[in-house]
Amino acid sequence: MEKTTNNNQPMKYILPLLLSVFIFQQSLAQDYVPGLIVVKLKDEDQSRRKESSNALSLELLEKDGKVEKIQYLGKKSSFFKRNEQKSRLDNIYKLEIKEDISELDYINYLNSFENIEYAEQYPNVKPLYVPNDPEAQFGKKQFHLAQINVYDAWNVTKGGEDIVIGIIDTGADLDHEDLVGNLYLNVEDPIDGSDNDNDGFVDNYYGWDFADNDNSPEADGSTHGTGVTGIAAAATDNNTGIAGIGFNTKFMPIKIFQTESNFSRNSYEAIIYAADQGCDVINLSWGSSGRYSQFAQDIINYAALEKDVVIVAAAGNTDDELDFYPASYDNVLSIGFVNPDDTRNSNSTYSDFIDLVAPGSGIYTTENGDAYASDGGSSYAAPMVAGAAAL
Ligand SMILES: [Ca+2]
Ligand SMILES: [Ca+2]
Ligand SMILES: [Ca+2]
Ligand SMILES: [Ca+2]
Repeated sequence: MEKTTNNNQPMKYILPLLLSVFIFQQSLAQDYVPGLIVVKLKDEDQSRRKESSNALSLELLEKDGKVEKIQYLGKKSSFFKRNEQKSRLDNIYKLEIKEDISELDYINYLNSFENIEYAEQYPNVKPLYVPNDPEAQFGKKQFHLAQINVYDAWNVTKGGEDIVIGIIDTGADLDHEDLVGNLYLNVEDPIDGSDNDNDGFVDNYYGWDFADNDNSPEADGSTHGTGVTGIAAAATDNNTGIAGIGFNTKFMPIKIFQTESNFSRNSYEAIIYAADQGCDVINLSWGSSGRYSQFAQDIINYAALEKDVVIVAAAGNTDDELDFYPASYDNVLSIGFVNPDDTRNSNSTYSDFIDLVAPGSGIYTTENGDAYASDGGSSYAAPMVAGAAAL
């Protein structure tokens, strides 16, 4: 390969060329390590090779001026070995080629020799994506992230800010340092006393409180909803606290439990609301056993079949085989919970309706009052699936 330069070439031609080369190399760099080539020579008699006019040899590689460094990958180069057991690694070399040499051109050149088994670029591997949240690092408190292999998933996708998980629960700590960044805001209805978006809910900017019938789904009693929210949708890669499985996914807090009594109110209308507001996924970390309701099933069907919402629900926290609702309704993903070693937790309800299991023991997440804490149960397994569904 002769290098030619033309110093008289005008810049306007060079610049686009440089840009296209740069872009090409960028895309190459994603799949291959630049400057590295691996070569395997055919396993053949060394003496016969030397006689062949079209055989590649180490001497040839050293002499051609294009290779910076040659590294043998086997235990002992077949150029020197005699009477030793053959290995798959025999005859494999790693070549570090000089900076101004094109990998593809040099590979074509190498492939022109008779004794080449293959010559190819060195495959690049991408690291698992580990966000910078302190407790999401390996060995830190969010062990469940590794247990469900979500670092692998984040290599592929980190979710979209246009994807929303409706968290129908006890509300959320809306200004929690590690939640506020992923809080979905209904910008169509700012807080000004009127129902600007005409959806029947005045100033539903942050979500809705179906228990107290007001526009603030702020957690004012239990911290349950704040914990559930953090698992699925905590602000991620923000150098703070924990990572939410949904990464960039937004959450819409919808409160159905009253502050004092903790009785739920309008829980199924809340599902209609979440579906109508455009939630892609709905998380239901609550329920009760053995009370099938056709009304509830109809609402589930509306959200799942008419509004295309993925509905995820906790399977229950008792060591029983029973139907727990809403988890056991049709068109709901029912989530049981497992220990850190993937065995069923003895408090995880089971039935034929269980669809998936997720970690639910000692799960570290957000807590009311800008805090964090560990807790467990199927309530904490369900939002893992909801977060994963959002990705
Ligand atoms: Ca409204
Ligand atoms: Ca308004
Ligand atoms: Ca409220
Ligand atoms: Ca975080």
